[in-house]
Amino acid sequence: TRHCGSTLFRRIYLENCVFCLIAEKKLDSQIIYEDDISLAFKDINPVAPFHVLVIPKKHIRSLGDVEDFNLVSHLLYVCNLVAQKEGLTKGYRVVTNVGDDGGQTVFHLHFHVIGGRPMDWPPG
Ligand code: DGP
Repeated sequence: TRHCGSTLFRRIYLENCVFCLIAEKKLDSQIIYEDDISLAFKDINPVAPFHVLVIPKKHIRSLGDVEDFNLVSHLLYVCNLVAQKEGLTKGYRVVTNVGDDGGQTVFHLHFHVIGGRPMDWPPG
C-alpha cells in the first residue's frame, strides 16, 4: 500500500502529462524557443494568428503550485522574447489559466502568448 501513495500515482501522471511529453520530445510540437528550463511551442488550437505556449520543463500544476517565482520571472522573460522575435510590435497578451474556474484544461503550468489581432476585454 505504500506504493499506492503519491509516488507511483505522480509517476503515472507525469508519464501522461501532455506538456511533459512535449518537453521530453516524446510528442511532436512546433517549438519556437528552448532553453534548459523552458520551452515555447505553438498552441494546437490557436485563438489568434499568433498563439504560443511557454512552459517550464519541470512539471508544476499551475501558477497556484509555484514555489520558485524566479522560474515565473524567467517564463515571462521568454514570453516577451518570443513576442519580440515574432515581431508583435503592436502588442500581445499573456494569460495563465489557474484551475477549473480559471479555465485551465492542461494541468502543467503554461503562459499563453497571444497576438496578431486586437484583443477583447473582458475575457469570457
Ligand atoms: P488551458 O486551457 O489554459 O489549460 O490551455 C491549454 C492549451 O493547450 C489549449 O489552448 C490547447 C493546448 N494544447 C492542448 N494539448 C496540446 C498538444 O498536444 N499540443 C499543443 N501544441 N497544444 C496543446
